[in-house]
Amino acid sequence: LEPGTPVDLTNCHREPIRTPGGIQAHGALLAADESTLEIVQASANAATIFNRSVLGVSLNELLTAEVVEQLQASAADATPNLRPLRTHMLDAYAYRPAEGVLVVELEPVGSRTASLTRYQDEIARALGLLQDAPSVEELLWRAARVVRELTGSDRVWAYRFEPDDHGVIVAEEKREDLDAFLGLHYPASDIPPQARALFFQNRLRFIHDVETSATPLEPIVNPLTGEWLDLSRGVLRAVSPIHIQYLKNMGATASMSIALTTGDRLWGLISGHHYSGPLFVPHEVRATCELIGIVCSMQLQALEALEVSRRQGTLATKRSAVLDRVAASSSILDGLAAAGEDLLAVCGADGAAIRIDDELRLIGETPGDVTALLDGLTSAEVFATDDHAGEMPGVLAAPLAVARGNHIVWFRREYVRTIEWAHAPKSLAIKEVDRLNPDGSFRTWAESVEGESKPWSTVEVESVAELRSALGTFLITRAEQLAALNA
Ligand code: BLA
Repeated sequence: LEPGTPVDLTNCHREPIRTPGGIQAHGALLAADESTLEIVQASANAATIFNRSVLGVSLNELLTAEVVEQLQASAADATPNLRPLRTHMLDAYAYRPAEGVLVVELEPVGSRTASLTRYQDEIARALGLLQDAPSVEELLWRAARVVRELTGSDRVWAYRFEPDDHGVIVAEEKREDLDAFLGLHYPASDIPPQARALFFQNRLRFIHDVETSATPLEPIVNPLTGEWLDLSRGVLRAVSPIHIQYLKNMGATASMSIALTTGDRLWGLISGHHYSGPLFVPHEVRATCELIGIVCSMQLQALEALEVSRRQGTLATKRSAVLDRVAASSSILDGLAAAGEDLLAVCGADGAAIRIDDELRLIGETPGDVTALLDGLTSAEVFATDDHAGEMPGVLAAPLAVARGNHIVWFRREYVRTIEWAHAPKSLAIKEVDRLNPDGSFRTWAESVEGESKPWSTVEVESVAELRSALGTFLITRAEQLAALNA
């Protein structure tokens, strides 16, 4: 969409939120020609803040040459929230949204005149807490607690994105009188793709006050580029009107979100609301929160890797037990069948079927017509599905010799559950306009999910592939041993 196009529910996923043409009104923006330092564009409130007109004036005149030089030096840094320059009781941030354009954003210094030592103490304490969190869940609870203490927000929670991009609230610290969000699910469209992408460029999104309208840039088109300014690297970027309405409908008056990333994936957010008016989170606190987000992301990655390797270890032990059984048996079929629970535990299944040369053995819970199901397997690849309504209900199949109809197949029972949506999601074709109307509804909505089994994890699928190849090796070795005996 072109900048300035009105947005509604039909086009908001294409809203150009990097170029909103204005900023949040608690700060001011100056855009200068970097070669002359002449201010060519400014937020409408800048003249009031500096008590003079600013267009056509040199940045040096407003901020002193020394400050401007330092700002220019910092303009290429990656994380604007982490390094403002304090001047004239303002925090100043600089970046270059386009070649030859220097943008300076100015923001009031917070009323908390804490000493540097105090912030260092706060950071040290927060990082210490996160560093020794024993699990992902505990890590997120601690992060939510620390961010709430630092910001004074009424509610802070951790939000995890599921594979289909919808989110679920997995930890929450809040004012006691508020209703809980914990456990609620939110549709993917609440945070459209372009808003997610921004979190990789700018890890923290701070919305000071949903009631104060944005201050427009004047002129709205940058005279140097002929385009609307890209404010994505700044800290003041005006908020999408759709999102402002969303926050108002939730009763929120201010909001802040911090990215949780693992590699190139947005894992989730640490997010907070205030409900009792504007909440100014000063630079030092935002910087600390951004660091918390970075450390949390690193810890997430480490803990997830640890969880995967623990699971791999458990499954490997079960595979060994199965292989020992097979080695002690006269045939693979008997060995696998005798392994019983251990065979199921190789991938966390509820049941299994083994068919070798038309002989069939069943373990645990298996579906009705296993023979027909096995006949339907025609690929030599390992195959997994969590669909429980179709012809392959909750199946994980490791074909041994497809042409002869030899397979090991594991089954998972149907996993019926209720998802508590915070509001009726778009994907369910419920009249979803409701929630963005001024009287929008956030009534929870329970969806009963049927026809699925719990999905097979990558580690579990790899485990059966591993078992299959170990069986292959075993067969060859045994054939060689037999041949040697017969020779
Ligand atoms: C941004 N949407 C966001 C953000 C969050 C959410 C956390 C980041 C900005 C912030 O911290 O406020 C979603 N907020 C939530 C959720 C909860 C919450 C799930 O409090 C749950 C407790 N929003 C819509 C629809 C559109 C939309 C239908 O519901 C349009 C497609 C847009 N959301 C939207 C946009 C942004 C956004 C454009 C970016 C706002 C900006 O950065 O200017």
